[in-house]
Amino acid sequence: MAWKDRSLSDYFVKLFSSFPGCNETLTEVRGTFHSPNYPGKYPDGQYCSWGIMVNVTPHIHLTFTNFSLHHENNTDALYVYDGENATGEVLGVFYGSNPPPEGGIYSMTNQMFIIFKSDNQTGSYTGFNASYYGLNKSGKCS
Ligand SMILES: [Ca+2]
Repeated sequence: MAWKDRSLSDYFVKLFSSFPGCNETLTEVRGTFHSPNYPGKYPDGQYCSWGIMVNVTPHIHLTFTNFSLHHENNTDALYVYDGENATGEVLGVFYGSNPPPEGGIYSMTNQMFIIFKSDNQTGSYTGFNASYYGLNKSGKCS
């Protein structure tokens, strides 16, 4: 491994600092995940990702039972993509003053990728708690 690559991977190891439940792949037909330390306050400087891959249904429905982040854009945010990684279509970028829709978010594929980032500006927010389930058709529970 070239020096440059190694320093880059060290950087990512540091960046993807692992809290329990941070950076997971979820393959069950339904499941839950949450921000680090939830329902306590999430720490500064987090970078978490969750990949959801449901093999038995063509779509996914994602809902939030709690959502409390920094209010301003470009601070702490949740990114939701349709597909297996961050190259997929952006389904939403959510933060305190722009929370996810109450009805939840639907994917067009059987995969979703979610990133949670918190910056180094200290806040006092509990973050989010999310649930998903596989859908046979948009609007129908599996
Ligand atoms: Ca913050």
